[in-house]
Amino acid sequence: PQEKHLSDYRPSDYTISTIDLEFDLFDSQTKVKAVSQVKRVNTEVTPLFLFGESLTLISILVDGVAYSDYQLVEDGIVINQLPASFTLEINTEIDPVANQAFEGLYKSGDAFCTQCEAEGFRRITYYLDRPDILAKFSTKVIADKALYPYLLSNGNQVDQGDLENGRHFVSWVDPFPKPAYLFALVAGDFDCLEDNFVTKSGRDVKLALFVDKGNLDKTQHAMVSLKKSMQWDEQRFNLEYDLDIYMIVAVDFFNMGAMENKGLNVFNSKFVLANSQSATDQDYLGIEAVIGHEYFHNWTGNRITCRDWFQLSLKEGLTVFRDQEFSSDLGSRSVNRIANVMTMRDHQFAEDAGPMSHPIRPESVMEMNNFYTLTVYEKGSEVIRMMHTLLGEEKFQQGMQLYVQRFDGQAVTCDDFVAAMQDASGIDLSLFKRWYSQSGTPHVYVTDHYNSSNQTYQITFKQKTLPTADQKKKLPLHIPVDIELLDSNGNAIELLPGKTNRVLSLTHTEQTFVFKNVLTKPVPCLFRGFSAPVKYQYAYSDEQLLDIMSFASDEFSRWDAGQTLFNKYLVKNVKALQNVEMLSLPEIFIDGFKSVLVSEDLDPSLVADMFAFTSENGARELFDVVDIDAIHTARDFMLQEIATQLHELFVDTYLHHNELKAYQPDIEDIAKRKLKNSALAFIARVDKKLANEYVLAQIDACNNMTDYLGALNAANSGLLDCRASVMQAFDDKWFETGLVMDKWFALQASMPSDNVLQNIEALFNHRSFDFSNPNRLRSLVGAFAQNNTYRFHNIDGSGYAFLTDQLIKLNSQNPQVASRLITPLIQFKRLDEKRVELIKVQLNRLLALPNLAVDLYEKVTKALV
Ligand code: BAL
Ligand code: ZN
Repeated sequence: PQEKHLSDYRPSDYTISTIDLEFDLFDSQTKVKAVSQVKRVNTEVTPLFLFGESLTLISILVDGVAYSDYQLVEDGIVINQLPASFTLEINTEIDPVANQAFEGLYKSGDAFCTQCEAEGFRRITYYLDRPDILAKFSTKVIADKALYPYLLSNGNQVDQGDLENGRHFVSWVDPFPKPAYLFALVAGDFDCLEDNFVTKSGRDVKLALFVDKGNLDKTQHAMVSLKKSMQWDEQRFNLEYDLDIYMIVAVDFFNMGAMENKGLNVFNSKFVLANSQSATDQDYLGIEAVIGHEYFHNWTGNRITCRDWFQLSLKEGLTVFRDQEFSSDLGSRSVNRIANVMTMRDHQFAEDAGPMSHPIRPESVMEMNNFYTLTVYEKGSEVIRMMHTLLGEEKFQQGMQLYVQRFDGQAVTCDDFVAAMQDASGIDLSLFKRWYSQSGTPHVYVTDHYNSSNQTYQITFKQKTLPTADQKKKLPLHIPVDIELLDSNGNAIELLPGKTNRVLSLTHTEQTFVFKNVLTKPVPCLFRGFSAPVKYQYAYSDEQLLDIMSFASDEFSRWDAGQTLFNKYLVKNVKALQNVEMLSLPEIFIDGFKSVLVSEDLDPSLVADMFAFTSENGARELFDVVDIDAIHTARDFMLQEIATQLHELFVDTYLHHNELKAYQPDIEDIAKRKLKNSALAFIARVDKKLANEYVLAQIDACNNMTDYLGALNAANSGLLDCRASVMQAFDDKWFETGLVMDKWFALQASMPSDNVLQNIEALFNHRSFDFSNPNRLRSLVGAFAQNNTYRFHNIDGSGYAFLTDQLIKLNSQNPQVASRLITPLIQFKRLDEKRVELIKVQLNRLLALPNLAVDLYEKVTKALV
C-alpha cells in the first residue's frame, strides 16, 4: 500500500457539473445507473481516471453511445480519448448484503443505507470520488413498495410513483453542489416523527426523524435537540438552514457516530434513541451534542467543504468546536470543558505521542479512514478554540462571516480558514498556523519569581515539543496562556482594567512576563479553561493547589488543581512502590477534598468531577516509563484511602441527593444523579454491606436508566454480593434491546476481576451479542481494551492475544472498526520490555496475515518501526 501526500495535491483534470443517479434496489444485485455531465479542464486530451471498488461494471456510454476504450484497473477505471465535454453514463451492479464493511451501500437490518465519507461512494459507482469535485445530484430510488415504503435521498423530493411488480420510486433533487462523500440513500420501513422549524428568515422547514418500527417513543429528545441546534446556529453564528426538509435516519449497524449527508443525516441509533427507561443522562447529552454536530456541518462541511482529505480538520475541528460551544451554552460550560479535557488527556495525548502521531492537518495518509482521529477532531477543536481565545467572540464571529462569504459553495483548505480569521480580525496568525503542521503535545515549564522590594512578579515559560514518530524537528508554537493571579487572601488580582485574567501570547521557546504592583507573592492559575492543548508543569505546593481549588474564579481551574494534586501523589506513590516503600496520602490532601465534598456552593456535577480522578490511561502521561502495575496499585490505594477517610461524607452525600422524583434530563437533576452515583461507588469500596443495600434499594425504586446503571456500576466495580443477581436481572429485562445491552456489556468488560477475560469470551455467545454489530464490539471488546487498562495489560499477555484474535476475525469483514479497536495495542512504546515484546508478537501475527487490510497495515507497520 502506498502513502498519499498533501504536497502531491493537484486539481482534477476533469470537472463534473451534474450527476443523475438511478438505483434499482435488490439485496444482492442492486443496479446503479449514473449519468454525469463531464468537462475536461485542460486542452490536452488526458485519460479520465474514476475511482471504483467492489463494483461489477455493466456498461459505459459516452454521449449516449456504448463506449469501449477503457481499462479496468485495481482501484478504478481509466477511460481514454474522451471529448472536451460529454455525457457519461455508467451502469454498475453492487451487492449490498455482502457489504459487511458498512461503506458504500449496505444493509442495516432490513433497511438499505449508505455511508460515503470518506471514500465510500466509489463502492456505488465509478466516480471522481474526491471532495473537490462538486456536482449537483439528482437521485431516483426504485424498490419493493411493501418492504421499502420510504425511499430517501438528499435534497427535496420532486416525484414519486408506482411501478410494476409491487415496486415504486421516489425522485430527489439536491440543489446544492456537493462532493460525493455527502451523498446518501436510505430505503426501509420506519416509524417517523415529523415536526417543523421556521428559520429566522421565515423558511418553513419540515423535520423528519426515521427510526425502526416500535421506537417512536424514543425520538422526542433527538427532535428537540435538532430544533435547539437550528435555533442556536442562527443566534450564535448567524447561520440558517437552506433546504425545505431535514431528515435523520437512525440505523443499528454503523461504523461511526453519525454522518452529515446533505439534508439526510444517517445516525448510529445510539445517538438518536432515548427515553428515561433506556438511556442515561450521558446518552441524553451525547444525543444533543451529536445531533448538533451533524446539523452544524450543514455550513461547516457541506456548504463549505474540504479541498482534499488532508484538510479534514477544516470541517471537523471547527464543527467539534461548534458542538462543544452549543453544549456549553445550553448546559454547564465548566462541566463540558472538563469532559473535553479529560478526553484530550486520557486519549489524545497518547495518540500524539504514539506511532500514529500526526498534525491536525496530516501530511501523509495511507488509509483515510485512519485519520478520523482524536487529533483531527478534538485537538482540531482545541486549535479553533485557541483562535477564539486570541480573537475574542466578536472578532471570531466576524472571521466566520468572512469565511462563509468568501468560500460558500467551495472546497477549501485550512489555510483559507485561518486567512479569513486573520483578515477579519487584523490579528497576525502566521506563527499560530504551526499548530496545523506540527504534531505532538507541547510541554510548558513554568517558573516564577516575586520581588517584594519592588512588588513585581515575573513568570517565565519555556516550551518544548518532543520529537514524534512522524516528525523529528519541532518549532516553538503560539500558545495562549490564560492566567489569573490569586493574592494571599485568595482574591484574584486585577491584571487589566476591570479584568482579573489575561491571555499571554507565548511565541518563543522561552519568555518572561512581568506584572507590576503585586503586593504579595501570588498563586498563579495557569492555562485557565485549558487555554492550550499542552502539558504544563509548575512546582505547586499542596497549599497553593488547595488555594486554587477553593478560590479560582474559573471552575475548570479548580478542578484542574485537584487533578494536579492527585497526580502529584500518584507519582510519589508509584515511586514509593518501585522503591519498596510505604504508600501514603497526607492529611492535607484528604482535608482539601473533604472541603469540596461539604461545600454547599459548588455545582454537584463539578463536585463529582473533582472526584473523577485521573484514569489509569491518563496517568500513563505522567511517566516516561509506564509501570502498569504500579500505577494501578498506587491509584487504587489512593482511591481506597479517599473512600475510607471520607466514607461518612460520601454516605451523607449519597443520601442527600438520593431523591425520587419524575425523571428530567435537565442540568440540575443530571448533576445530582452524577454526584449521588459517584458517592455510591466510593461507598462500595468501603462498606460492602451498606452499599449492597443501597444498590438493591436504588434499583428497586429508580425510574430511570441513569440510576439503574449507577447502581449496577457500584455493584460491578465494588464486586458486591448482589453483583451477579442484579446483572442477571438487567439482562433478563433488556436482552432484546441491543443498545441498552451495550451498557451491560461495557460493565462486564470493565469488571475489576482476574477472570474478566474468560467472562468476555463467554459473552460472545450471549443472546444479545452480535459480532457484526460495531456497537456491540465497541462495548465488549473496545471497553475491555480501552478502559480495563490493568487487565488488558496483564503480564501473561492474554489481553493482547485476545484483542488480536478479534482483529484477525474482523480484518476481512470490517477493517475500519478493527482499525479503531487496535489503538491500545499500538501505543506501547513506553511500557516495560516484557509487555513490549508480548505486544510485538501479536502485531507480527497480524502482519503475517495474507490479506491484512490497509487500515490495519498502516497502523501495525508504524507501530513496529
Ligand atoms: N463526518 C463524519 C462524521 C462526523 O464527524 O460528523
Ligand atoms: Zn463531524
